[in-house]
Amino acid sequence: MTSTTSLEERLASIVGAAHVLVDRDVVASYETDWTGRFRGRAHCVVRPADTNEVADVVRACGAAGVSICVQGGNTGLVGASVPVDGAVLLSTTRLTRLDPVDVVSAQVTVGGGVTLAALQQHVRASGLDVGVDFAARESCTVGGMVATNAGGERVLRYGTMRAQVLGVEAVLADGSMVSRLAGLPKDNTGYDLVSLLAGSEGTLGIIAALRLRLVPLQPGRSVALIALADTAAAVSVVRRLRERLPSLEAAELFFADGLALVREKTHLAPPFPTERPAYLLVECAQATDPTDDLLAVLEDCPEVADATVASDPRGRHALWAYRESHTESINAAGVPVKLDVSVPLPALADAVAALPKAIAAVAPKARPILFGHVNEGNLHVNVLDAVDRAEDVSAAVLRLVASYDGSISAEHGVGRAKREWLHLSRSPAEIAVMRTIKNALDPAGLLNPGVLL
Ligand code: FAD
Ligand code: 2HG
Ligand code: ZN
Repeated sequence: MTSTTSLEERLASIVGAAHVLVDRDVVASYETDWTGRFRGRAHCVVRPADTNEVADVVRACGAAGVSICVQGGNTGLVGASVPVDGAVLLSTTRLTRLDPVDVVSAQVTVGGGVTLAALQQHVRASGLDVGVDFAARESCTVGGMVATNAGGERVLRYGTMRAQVLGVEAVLADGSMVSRLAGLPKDNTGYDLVSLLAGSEGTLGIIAALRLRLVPLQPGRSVALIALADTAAAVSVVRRLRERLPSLEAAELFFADGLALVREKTHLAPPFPTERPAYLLVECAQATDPTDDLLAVLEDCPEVADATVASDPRGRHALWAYRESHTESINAAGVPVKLDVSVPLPALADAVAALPKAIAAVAPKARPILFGHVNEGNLHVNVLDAVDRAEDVSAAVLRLVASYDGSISAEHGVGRAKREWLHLSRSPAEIAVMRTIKNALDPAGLLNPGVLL
């Protein structure tokens, strides 16, 4: 018996043979990332059902000296959820614990493999909601969302995923388990491992379960799609909405070229009779219908060239489709170079104007499509027809962003895609601390080798 065979047998004895996948066709479906840009080859796929099984799998892989790639919904966009050649792919999709909602504390404990959509359905039945939301909700898992510190469409009101997590049950690289699921909002007992795991991209531990803070379910919702002349107008409208409407929950920006691509893919009707350069989608949410308040503020905004508002679920969904269909429509047009960046808000308009020029200088045929989350100065720079110039395009975009004191990774993480650019957003001292932490928690480099560092 080879050592390879014995690892598979050991894994099968932990999770059951049905949950160790070795068929090449089946394994292949786990080996490519959502964008199609990143690929790897897994030794096999293993699907543990609870924290103890995760710990046993980690110990078995550690003993065999085989690294582990952690994968949730595989919707990550920086190549971190696909295996380096020969790693065991640990899929969290069976970690689907869903405890009853703790309505008194407005909290819930769930498995790391629960999808965002399943979590939303579960907690909404109790009149509560999840503070983070975005288009990948049907597939992305809460474990993956914590591991990437996902942001999304409600950050201006509720913060990123790190702000929602009150505790985790995680397995570290040596197979030890840390469990802190009491959900104490106040607990300053030393270093905060929960915050450390948030955004660690599967490099420090595997999140098997987590305790989440919930937010009130807001039944009164109003969405406005607003046509504008440019990014500066969007920033100015968002500032006024933020000042006057505590119910403001989302402020999303896209442009005429992105809308055209979305319409090509989805066949949606044009939102307005006249095409405009920029579009801002905002959502307000509260106990009662916020439409009148939203309209009152928009009437005071001279930047608004056109606007349409919906408060019924169907109408709101139809307006969101123009924004949320961007990622899929871009992928349908080709494999993009994806760069998820942020700049200080006062520099956003400048960056939107400068980025296409910087890209054209290194890849004249490239088609940049920009969109993002206005209030955080977060731009999704998707560059089509440029995969063969990915390094040059990345360098041009990320250096420009760094010149604004921006971040090379606003919400998707560093993954494999941006590893070599870490120094543009973090100092040598900060990178050294990251390496020290990684070496302390995972000296053999078992978890997600090649990701982040
Ligand atoms: P995966 O892709 O499987 O993994 C992502 C990373 O987390 C990898 O490093 C992986 O190893 C690690 N990981 C996964 N599960 C665990 C675990 N249980 N324990 C430890 N590590 C783990 N992101 C945003 O921030 N905002 C958005 O608005 C947004 N919109 C998106 C829209 C679309 C259409 C798509 C496809 C993606 C979007 N994303 C967005 C990307 C985002 O990173 C992911 O959707 C989500 O956070 C990842 O969850 P996942 O379960 O798919 O993780
Ligand atoms: C979004 O905001 C996601 O829709 C995906 O973060 C961004 O596709 C992208 O670049
Ligand atoms: Zn985003």
